[in-house]
Amino acid sequence: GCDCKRILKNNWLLITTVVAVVLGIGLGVLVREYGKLSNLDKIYFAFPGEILMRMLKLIILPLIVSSMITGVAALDSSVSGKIGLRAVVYYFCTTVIAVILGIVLVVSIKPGVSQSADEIDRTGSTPEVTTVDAMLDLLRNMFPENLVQACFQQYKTKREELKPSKEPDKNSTVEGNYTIDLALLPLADQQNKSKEYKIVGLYTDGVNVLGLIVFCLVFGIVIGKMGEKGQVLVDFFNALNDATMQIVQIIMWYMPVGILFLIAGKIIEVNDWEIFRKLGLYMATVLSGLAIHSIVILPLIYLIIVRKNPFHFAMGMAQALLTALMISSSSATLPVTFRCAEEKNRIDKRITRFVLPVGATINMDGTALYEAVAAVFIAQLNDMNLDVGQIVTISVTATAASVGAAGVPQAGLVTMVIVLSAVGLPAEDVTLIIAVDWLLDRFRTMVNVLGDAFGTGIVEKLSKRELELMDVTSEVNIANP
Ligand code: DAS
Repeated sequence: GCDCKRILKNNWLLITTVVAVVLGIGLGVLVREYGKLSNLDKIYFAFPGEILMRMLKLIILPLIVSSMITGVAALDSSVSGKIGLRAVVYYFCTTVIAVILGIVLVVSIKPGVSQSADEIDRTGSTPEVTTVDAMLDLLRNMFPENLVQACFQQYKTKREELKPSKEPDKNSTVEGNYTIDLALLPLADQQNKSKEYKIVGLYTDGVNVLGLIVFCLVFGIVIGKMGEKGQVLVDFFNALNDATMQIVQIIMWYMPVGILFLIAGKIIEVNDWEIFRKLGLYMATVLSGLAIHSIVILPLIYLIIVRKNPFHFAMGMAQALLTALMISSSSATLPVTFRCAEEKNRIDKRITRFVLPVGATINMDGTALYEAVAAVFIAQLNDMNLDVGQIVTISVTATAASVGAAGVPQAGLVTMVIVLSAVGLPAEDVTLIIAVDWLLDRFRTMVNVLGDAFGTGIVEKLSKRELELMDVTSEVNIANP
């Protein structure tokens, strides 16, 4: 009896969220059957969920900035280098393992071999970027030309075919809501050498997290090294971080309500369930890969290095995992990931502040696995036999594409273009898997978050000596005030 009460008290938020998910599914199914909602009604219906998403996105900016800066400033730069290196090695190894797992599964299950691409509808728009464009955009985003702009806009490249008849316009143009800055570069197309393109650089909505992280990293190191003089800045960002986490706490109260309507709204909105049968084997391949990676591989790595129960650790992250599953964005889940890692799993804040924001942006095991499976699946649909070189190319580009994908819903689908064009598959074939992507997106995002979470435990364990040494030497210990 007493034990039950304690469990209830410690996990009330998780329990209410689970209840919200169940209720949301029930409500969604009911309204779908009997509701007869118009399209406008559906938008109104999902409104409480929209508000939750807005709140989570709202808090990302102060959260990333304050946690990164304080995280790096609190570490001695020699130590932060070591911790950073460990984190990057962990990110890299687990991502590569995920890709290999995905390839092994999709090559042996062959979900695309029996079907032809024509059986599946090709709908949606054609992306117009190449591998090189995508890689360069990744670097461009690391160095935003304007810090304020980086808080709400990301750089994206678009290619426009130059029509032979039309003289290229040298002035900068405005298209939609974007400011376009033109660089006229005649570039030969990979397939058709005679085509010429102009590169159109545009800024699209969404926080340029990568750019902010790079800046905060440098800024944090610099103010950490300034000593006395920099202390006022360190104190400021520490206070900002505390305040932000308290706002996160408030958002968490609203979370079950938002999640209930998010899931119900999604169930009402989806109108093509038939496609799930058509793409069933493909989905099963992705999902089993994600399951093996998160239930076997990551826990095993954690067990070997940390020597503690990985499933107990994963349970501590349950709220974050559930949130990721519901909102399919690792960036927007970040506030919850922080809380779970620090409050439930008691990971040192000096580690989480560093490992989590970076991980949410570049460490995406689920996305990497998905990209590899999807690319091979599309090759199978196109009756293309992949040789070893092409498989390696897919592995490498899938890893890069997962690093390049932002932690927002369906970002992985966009960076798929990198993988497809690298092996000469038609980029527009991403449209073949668009219909089921919203569902796979949820699961891969969950695995992305789990990978970051295990990363904090593993990097903390590996850095125990440095952290203890710092505790002894530094007079002010900001980690656990
Ligand atoms: N949904 C993204 C994420 O937040 C990534 C993806 O689309 O694969 O992790």
